[in-house]
Amino acid sequence: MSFASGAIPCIRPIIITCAITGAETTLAHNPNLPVTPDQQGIASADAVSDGASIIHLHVRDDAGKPTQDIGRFRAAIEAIKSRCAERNLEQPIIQISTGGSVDATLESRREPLIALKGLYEMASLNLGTMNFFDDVFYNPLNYVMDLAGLMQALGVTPELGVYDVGHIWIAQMLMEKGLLSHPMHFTFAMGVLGGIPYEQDNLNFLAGKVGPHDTWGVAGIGRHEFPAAEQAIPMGGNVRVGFEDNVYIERGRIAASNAELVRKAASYARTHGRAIAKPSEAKEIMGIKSL
Ligand code: KMH
Ligand code: ZN
Repeated sequence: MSFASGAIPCIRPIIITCAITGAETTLAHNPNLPVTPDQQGIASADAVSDGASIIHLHVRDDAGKPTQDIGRFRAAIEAIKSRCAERNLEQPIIQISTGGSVDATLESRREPLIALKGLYEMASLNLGTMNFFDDVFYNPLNYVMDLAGLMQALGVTPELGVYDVGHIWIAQMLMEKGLLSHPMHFTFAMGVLGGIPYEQDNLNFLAGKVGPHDTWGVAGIGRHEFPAAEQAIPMGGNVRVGFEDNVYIERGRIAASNAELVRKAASYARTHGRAIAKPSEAKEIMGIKSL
């Protein structure tokens, strides 16, 4: 295995990603879910103001259903940029989802990447097929390699979605084929039924596979969001929160906004002495060029 073993605890600022909408979360889960481009713009600016430096972006159609529609992505990105600009906030790193919903085709994952080049910095790259609750999240190797190659050609930084242990070895294979380069950025999504559950040992194991030139963060699903964040923060990891993964601010209490989840993660980080990375600092840490 070419990864250096052992996560190195460090004091670098924490990068907080906010996954504001997702594909599976509905207004019935949380009526505060942002679904229109303008709602997504406001939700993102609020999240950035409270400490998020990356916005992980899915979009919805007029009926509120997940879509990979280019126009919808463009409108959401424009709304995020203008809502941040009017509040004099640093522009967040925009991370387009190529996972989409479980039935997204390869073509629908590729199209926004190409059409929106120059408007976003990152895109998710999901590393393996798996059961995803009652569905199957289809990411065969030919899709993964195709999307990795496309991102490389476009100069887009991949966010490596690890939902299960074997996915880390797919990243290694992509590296060996020249489709990825350091620094790699892993997100451990823990708690999907069909993937690795969130347990402290499991996060220790995954983090231990990440080399010193790469970064990792955790996205605990559902009730695991904050326990996973609390573990990752003193380990030097980054954190993802947001309605895509979890709609509760605490047991039994629906969050008022994505920003409320960001504030809670940021407050844990400060308690552990970690500064909150601004988007420009997150770019520097992750080796991402400004648009
Ligand atoms: N909607 C999930 C099936 C991604 O954004 O790339 C997968 C997902 C991953 O949300
Ligand atoms: Zn997503």
